[in-house]
Amino acid sequence: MELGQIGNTEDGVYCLALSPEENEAHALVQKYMEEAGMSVHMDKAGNLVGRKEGTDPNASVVMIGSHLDTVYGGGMFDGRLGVIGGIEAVQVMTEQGIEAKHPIEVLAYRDEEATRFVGSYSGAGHLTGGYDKGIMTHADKDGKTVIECLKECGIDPEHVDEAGLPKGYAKAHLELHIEQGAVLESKNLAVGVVTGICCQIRGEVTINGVASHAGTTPMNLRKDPLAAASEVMLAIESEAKNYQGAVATVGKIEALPGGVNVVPGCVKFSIDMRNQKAALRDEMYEKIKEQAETICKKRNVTIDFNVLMKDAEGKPCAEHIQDKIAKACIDSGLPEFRMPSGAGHDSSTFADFCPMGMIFIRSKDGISHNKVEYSTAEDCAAGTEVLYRTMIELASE
Ligand code: HGY
Ligand code: MN
Ligand code: MN
Ligand code: MN
Repeated sequence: MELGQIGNTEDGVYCLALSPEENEAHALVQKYMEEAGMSVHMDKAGNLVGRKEGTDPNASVVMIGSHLDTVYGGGMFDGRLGVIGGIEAVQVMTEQGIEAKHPIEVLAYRDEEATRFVGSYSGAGHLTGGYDKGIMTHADKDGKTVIECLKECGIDPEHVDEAGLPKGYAKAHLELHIEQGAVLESKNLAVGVVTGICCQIRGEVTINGVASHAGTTPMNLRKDPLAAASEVMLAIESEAKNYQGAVATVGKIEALPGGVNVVPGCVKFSIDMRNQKAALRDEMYEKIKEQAETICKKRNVTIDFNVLMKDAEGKPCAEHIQDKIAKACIDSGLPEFRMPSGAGHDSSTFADFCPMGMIFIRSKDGISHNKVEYSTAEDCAAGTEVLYRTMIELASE
C-alpha cells in the first residue's frame, strides 16, 4: 500500500514520468527488490533493474517488467501490479531456495504512459532500440523538456542510449497487468492470457478560424474552430464505431484565446486511435481525416493533423509464451482464456526484441486511468501465481 500513497491525491494518483514522485516510487521499490534477494541498479535510461542470478550466468535473462508512472489522476494498479508481482515471484523463489538456470530480472520502466511527454514506453524503449530520440526535446505542459527532467532525476541524457541491450540478451519478457477493461469481469474470470497488444496513433489536431467578438459577429459570418471541432469529434466517434475492435479518443482540448466573450481563433485537441491491426487503424484514420477536412472546408476554417506517435503494427504475444501462461493458469486451478489488449504496454516495445507474453487480471467495472481503478487481492494473487509459475518454467528449461 505504501507505493499507492506516493503521489496520491483526492482526484487520483499523480506519479508522472521523470518526476520526484516517480523517483520516490523507484526508491521504495528498490527496497522491495533488495528484500526479495535481488541485486539492484539503475540502468542508463533510469529504469530500475532487480536481478536474481541463475546457475548459468551466461544464460539469457527472463525479464519481468512494467511501470510505476501513472496518467494524471490515475489508479494504484496500472503498471505497479506488474512490478510488485514480479518482485513477489522472485521473493517466493528466494524464500523457497529455488535456483534456476537463467538469471531473472524484474524492471520498473520509466515513462510508460506518455502522459507528460509524447512517445509511449520510453524507458523500456531505450533497452530495445524502440525509442524515438526526437522526443528528448519535447516539453511538458509547463515547458519542461525531457532532457531537463532526466537531469533532475539523476539520469544523464548524454548516456541514455547506452542503456540498449544486445539482441539475445533476453530469453523472454513477461508482464503482469490489470486488464483495464471489462472482458474478464463480464466472463467472471480472474486471469487472462494476452494474445497481442494494440497499435496506436497519437497526435494533435489544430483547427484555425478567426477570433472575433461574441456579441457583434453574426452566426453566419463566424469562422469558429470550436464549433467545427465539435462536429469533427462526433465524426471521429461515429467512424470508430464502424470498425470492430477500434477505438478513437479525444482526451484533451484547448480553445484559444479562451475568453468567454471571444469566438475562439484556434482550437487544439489530442487524438488517440487504436486497433489490433495497423491497416484497419490507418484506414479509419484516413477516413476521419477526410471527413474532418470536409467539415472544416464547409465552415471556412483550416485543419491540421500532426501525428506525434505511431506504432508500426500491433504486437503479437509469442505463441509458446502464451501456451506456458495458459498452462500456468490451468496448474493454478484457473480456466485458460485468451484475449487481445486494447491498452498499450511496455511489453509492446519488447515484441521485436524477444518472445514476450502478458498476463491480465480482472479490473472492477472495467475502469482504469481513474482513481477508482481496483482489482481484488485475490485476483492480484492469482495473477502473481500464474506469473510465478511461468517465470519458473522459463527460467528452468
Ligand atoms: O495508453 C495506454 O494504453 C497505456 O495505459 N499507456
Ligand atoms: Mn500500464
Ligand atoms: Mn496506463
Ligand atoms: Mn558516453
